[in-house]
Amino acid sequence: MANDKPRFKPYDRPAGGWGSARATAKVLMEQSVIAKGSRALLAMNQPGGFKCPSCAFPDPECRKTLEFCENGAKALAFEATKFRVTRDFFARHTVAELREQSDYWLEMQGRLTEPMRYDAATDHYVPCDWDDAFALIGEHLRGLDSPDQAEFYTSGRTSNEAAFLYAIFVREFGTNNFPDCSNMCHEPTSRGLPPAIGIGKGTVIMEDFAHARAIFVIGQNPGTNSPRMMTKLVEARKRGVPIVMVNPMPERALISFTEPQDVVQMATLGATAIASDFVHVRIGGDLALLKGIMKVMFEREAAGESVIDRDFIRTHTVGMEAVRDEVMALSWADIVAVSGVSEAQIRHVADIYIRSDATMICYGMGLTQHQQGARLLQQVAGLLLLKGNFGKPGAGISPIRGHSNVQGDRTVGIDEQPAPAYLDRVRDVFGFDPPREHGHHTVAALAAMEAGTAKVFIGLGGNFVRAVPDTERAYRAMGKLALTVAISTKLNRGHLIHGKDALILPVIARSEIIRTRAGEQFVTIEDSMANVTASRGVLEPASPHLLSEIEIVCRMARATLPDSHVPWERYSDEYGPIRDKIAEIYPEIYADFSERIKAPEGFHLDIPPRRLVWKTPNGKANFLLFPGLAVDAAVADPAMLRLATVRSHDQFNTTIYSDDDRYRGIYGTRMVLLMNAEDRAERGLENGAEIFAETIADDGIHRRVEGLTVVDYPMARGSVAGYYPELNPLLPLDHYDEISGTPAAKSIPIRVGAM
Ligand SMILES: Nc1nc2c(c(=O)[nH]1)N[C@H]1C(S)=C(S)[C@@H](COP(=O)(O)OP(=O)(O)OC[C@H]3O[C@@H](n4cnc5c(=O)[nH]c(N)nc54)[C@H](O)[C@@H]3O)O[C@H]1N2
Ligand SMILES: Nc1nc2c(c(=O)[nH]1)N[C@H]1C(S)=C(S)[C@@H](COP(=O)(O)OP(=O)(O)OC[C@H]3O[C@@H](n4cnc5c(=O)[nH]c(N)nc54)[C@H](O)[C@@H]3O)O[C@H]1N2
Ligand SMILES: [Mo]
Repeated sequence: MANDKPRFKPYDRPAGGWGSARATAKVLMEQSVIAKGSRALLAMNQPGGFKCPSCAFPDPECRKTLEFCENGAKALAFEATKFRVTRDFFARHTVAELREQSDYWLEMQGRLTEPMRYDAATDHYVPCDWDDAFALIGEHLRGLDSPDQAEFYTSGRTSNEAAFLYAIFVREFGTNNFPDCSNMCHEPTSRGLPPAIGIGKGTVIMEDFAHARAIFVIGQNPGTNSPRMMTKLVEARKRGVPIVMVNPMPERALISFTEPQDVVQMATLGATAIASDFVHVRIGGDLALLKGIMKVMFEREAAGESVIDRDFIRTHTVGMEAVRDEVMALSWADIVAVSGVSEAQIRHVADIYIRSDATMICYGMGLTQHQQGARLLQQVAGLLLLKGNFGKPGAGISPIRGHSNVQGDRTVGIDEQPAPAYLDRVRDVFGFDPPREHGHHTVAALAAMEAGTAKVFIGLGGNFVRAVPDTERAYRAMGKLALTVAISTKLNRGHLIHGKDALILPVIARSEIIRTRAGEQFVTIEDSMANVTASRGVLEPASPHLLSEIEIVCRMARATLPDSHVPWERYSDEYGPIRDKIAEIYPEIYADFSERIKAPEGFHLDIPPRRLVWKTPNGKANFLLFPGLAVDAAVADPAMLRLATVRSHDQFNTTIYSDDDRYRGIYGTRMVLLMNAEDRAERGLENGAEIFAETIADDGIHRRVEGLTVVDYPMARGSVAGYYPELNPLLPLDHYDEISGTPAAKSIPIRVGAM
């Protein structure tokens, strides 16, 4: 496939349907896991089975057979692959050679099979005992001048139990340095929503889809990134519910979709049009759009109509008047210019919102990854408050999370700014004094590595160096470290860009059985809608030498903290007692964890806004003022284009399944820039021309990516899109959301030119 000539051909069929079924079969075949993969697929998201390792969207009805999706099947097939990375593989290739290979090639080598240690003398990874690996980690960590010289990364596939213990280990060691994938993802949700509604999570649960009277899908591509959500959208559409898609590009699955599970639709080649309204917003134009909708509401109120929920606002909220005055002072000309949406369409969409008595707003990275992402989300909450869209069926805010357990990891302690109440409980329950000072998030961790103050990096899952901004800087920064530890299932670039000492520690994957001295164990995860369920793998581990993440965390702790009173050995064997400690630390949400997790469908963590309880300092929901229309800093250069780095249909974050992006009609290459034909013509470029892109920044660093093909695409004017992680070299480290530190990966100011 890598040798195929790139092709660009609009995808004119509906998304989903037979295309998805074919793609699922193909991927199982390529990984040579048809029988094994199909068996595992039957256990995925079933009671007694394991949770899909792909996205964080809940599974609609856990008893429905084959409740999986094309991209869940891909994630599983790549995990259950028959290919293996063995000691012979590492003996055959130096690390320098491996660095020359593509991310796709690295991924295709298969599952890691035993712990490996970097040998600088030969530039090879060589086999290493588990005991020696833990001893090396303990030695490095104990040898630091300060615990704050270590960075402890977490990616969101890690279970609640592993993440909880990791948080305890690292705090007993003495730091709050917890960079995690959420810091690049939904951190604006975690930091932006609490001052507004008292919780940094969504307030919608699955049942709400059946009661919503209008659904907004803003800056999110569910057909690719949370395909199980499509089932809910199809049902809503069939009920005649308006679905408003707000996006700088018309994402295929929201235009037309065939449910892979709907036999009739598939047989008749039928399809459902998902979006009733497509709002072709400019990148970064969402604030203007939201304020435009509010302006329509306030104008109609001022004209004597009753369109806002006055009772709700009076009883539950503070601050509406200041927001109203600011919004009323904005001009329609500015709102239209910044959003790129006509006043007529804004009025039409506002009318949909006004008429609906239960509206859900779902959003993804298109809203979070901006320089004022957190404040933008506060305005989403404000719009919902205006019509009392909390605490009733079918209404609320719905951040669609990324990794399958990213929300859970945050809930159980992966947080560089831990709440004092949590730290007090840790002290009382575990008997040590956890550090109080805030630690590093992802961007700060990278800055510490660059400055040379960080010495050790431990990655519990993920592919840090490929996921972060400023690729070349990140590579250099990682290279300065004394020790890098990658706890992983598959080979990735993070293993090849390493510190002076480096370890690869292979783990048992989500779909595999965990056996300890105490017998088979299960773990738990929390999905995007705060539902906690058990996950039990069904496949044999990829190699007999793998350890579970929990055992790795416990043994790192034992090697680092010989005097610890935490019963690490017991936790290695039995996961029930870990859940009992989670219940002790979080009694409000996790009381009786071990009992409640016995229910096959799991249980919901409490979400106070659903009960109209606001855990804010003033006990109210707050309208927060965010003056103006800009979510990204202005750039004077008239040639500037705003670049959004997005996911293709064939990748899971830094894992590349193929070079194709079926729904966008791109085949055989990921080095593209999707551009509006008029923007392209204005720059004197031909469709299909080879171009370079350069970042517009004033920090003196020249960031440039060459060899991109410009492809005509119905993008909003001034807005371009290309793929993550190939375009991460263009994303400056200090281009991030002010409140949360989340890199603004959807709004990189660039200019382009012919090669
Ligand atoms: N198959 C698959 N599933 C995944 C993942 C994967 O890589 N592959 N990743 C997982 C993870 S970690 C996450 S966080 C989620 C990500 O899921 P999404 O949030 O859907 O992720 P993206 O592809 O980054 O892009 C989001 C959308 O934002 C739009 N957009 C860009 N800029 C703007 C803007 O300024 N305004 C608006 N309104 N829209 C904008 C883009 O056109 C795109 O449609 O998916 C999760 N699920
Ligand atoms: N430019 C740009 N950059 C982005 C984004 C963007 O939209 N644009 N999106 C950001 C977002 S939303 C996110 S979430 C981050 C993602 O950042 P990460 O979470 O760090 O990256 P992944 O690619 O998901 O990590 C893949 C690796 O995880 C390991 N792995 C897989 N399953 C398991 C498991 O069960 N256990 C363990 N221990 N390891 C496992 C495998 O070795 C695999 O190679 O990237 C961010 N970076
Ligand atoms: Mo994410």
